[in-house]
Amino acid sequence: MFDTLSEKLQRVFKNLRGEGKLTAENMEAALKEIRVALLEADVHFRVVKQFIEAVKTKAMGEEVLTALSPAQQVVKIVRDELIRVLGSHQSRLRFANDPPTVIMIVGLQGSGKTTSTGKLARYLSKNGNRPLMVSVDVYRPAARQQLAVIARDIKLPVYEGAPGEEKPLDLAKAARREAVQTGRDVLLVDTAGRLHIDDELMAELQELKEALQPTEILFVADAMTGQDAVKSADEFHKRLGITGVILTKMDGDARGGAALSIRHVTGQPLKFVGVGEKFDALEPFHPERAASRILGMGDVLSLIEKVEQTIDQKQAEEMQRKLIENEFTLEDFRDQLKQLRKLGPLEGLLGMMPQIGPLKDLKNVKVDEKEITRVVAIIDSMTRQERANHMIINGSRRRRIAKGSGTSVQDVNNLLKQYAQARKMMKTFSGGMLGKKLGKWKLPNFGSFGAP
Ligand SMILES: Nc1nc2c(ncn2[C@@H]2O[C@H](COP(=O)(O)OP(=O)(O)O)[C@@H](O)[C@H]2O)c(=O)[nH]1
Ligand SMILES: [Mg+2]
Repeated sequence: MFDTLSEKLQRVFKNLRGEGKLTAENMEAALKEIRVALLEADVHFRVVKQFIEAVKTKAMGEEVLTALSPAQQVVKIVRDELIRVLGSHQSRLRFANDPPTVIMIVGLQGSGKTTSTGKLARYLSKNGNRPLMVSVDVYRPAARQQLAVIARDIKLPVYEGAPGEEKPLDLAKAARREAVQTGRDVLLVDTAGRLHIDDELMAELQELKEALQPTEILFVADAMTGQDAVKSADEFHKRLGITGVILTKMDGDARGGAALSIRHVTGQPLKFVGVGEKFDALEPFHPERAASRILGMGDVLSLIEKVEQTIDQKQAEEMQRKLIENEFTLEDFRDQLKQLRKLGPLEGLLGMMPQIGPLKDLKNVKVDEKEITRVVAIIDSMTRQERANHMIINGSRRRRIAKGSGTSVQDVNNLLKQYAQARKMMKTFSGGMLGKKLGKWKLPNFGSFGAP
């Protein structure tokens, strides 16, 4: 996995280390090599272009960490950019509020759908779910047989159909009824594939989608087919709408081009990777771990992490002080929100919070990331004085801010109200028992954002 790319990038960094000092020239040379390395790894050309531009801008920018050598800084920049391209944070499976959760597994023939259905069932079962599988590939009798054999191997149930259930839709509906009756909370639907995308298959998948209302439609792609995998993922997404990708046969793919392109091209996250033929060879995809794997250099990466932690720690302490002294401004509020977003999906974080005291109410809150983007935009539209002192934001200022941020006065009012609440609540936290924990996570009260 990623071996070639890893090797090439490490060579680039080694050369840079020898330079002692970063100049426009040696940086230019390094960027050229990184570009070639990415292209040779079969990364989509648009991704490569953006990647190089981002690294260049950041390397020339002012954000310099004095604790790192210039070469180490370039490693950090490349690492950050790799993580971004790979999807920033782990993208977990979503579950329906009303079980059974239906997960449709789609893709071209031979990509690994049936195998991945079994692997996913096993993964879910290990994580406390009760999956049921069904194959609706009615065109090849062997296909349904294959899933039945897998189910027996992993000792999990499969719905094999009853007489008269010959159409994919009939089978799928019957399987869902069976899931409800037998208390299965996830239904995995293994669908038929074709060698190429054709209208008939798409119509069938569309029909299944409408009838089943799946929570996830996972596109299974063979990593070894590189950009072809990306292209078909994109087409499936345009025609059907997928919610994520399982990239199989990563164990046989040394380049990694598909993994590095799929997110950018389709806009959909890579959720799992298949790393072998056995049923335990399925891993949730972690962008950060993948980036570390690509870069190797464990020592440099842990140094970078340490430096970042020190900075975060300092910021957290500064926040605490501001809170206690009631200096927590809208600007701080915005920075906290940005920090939060860096940590990953907010709902996941909420799940990790202790469900006690004032936090109890946060349990059922849905955090809408878009809402946070909007809040940040509103604060960005304020003047410095306004951010420093929210009391001066009167009616006409509110109108101006709403216009500047493309929101409504109502939105601005809401934000100011939430900010006032956050201030109050954070003050309570920072003094109390939870202060330590929250300090570590740098968590403001974001509970009221995007509440349903
Ligand atoms: N090495 C490797 N082989 C895989 C992986 N996933 C699937 N395969 C193999 O790919 C072939 C096709 O898989 P299958 O599930 O039948 O594909 P389908 O036609 O999409 O249902 C089988 O031989 C699988 O064992 C993987 O992650 N690694
Ligand atoms: Mg199959």
